[in-house]
Amino acid sequence: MGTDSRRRALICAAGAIALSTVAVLASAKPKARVIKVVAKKFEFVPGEIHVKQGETVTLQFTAPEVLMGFNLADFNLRTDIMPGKVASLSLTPDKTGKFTFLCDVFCGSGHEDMIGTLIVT
Ligand SMILES: [Cu+2]
Repeated sequence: MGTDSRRRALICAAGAIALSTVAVLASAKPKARVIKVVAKKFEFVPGEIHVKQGETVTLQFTAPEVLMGFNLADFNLRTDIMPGKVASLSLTPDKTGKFTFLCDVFCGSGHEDMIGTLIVT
């Protein structure tokens, strides 16, 4: 390889690195808003979650006492919430309205009352 072709190869490599950097920057998404939800006996806190249609949020669940469940059937979302762990779900609502979520893991005598509302505007 002569000096010229080596220089050309270097310039190409630098160009490729610059291009891939641009691609990485372009694909970086804005951070989703995090909404923390605590599932305790026998309620979700907050019991009302407000989001905008098309807004991507990350729901972060914790359960300080016992195993809980989160089920938002209208959006096909559910997760177990284990004590000592954070359970995360991503949600981008494609419709507006009021939707009920509930605990779907039996957690005691108040389990049936563990319901909350997702409000999408
Ligand atoms: Cu429950």
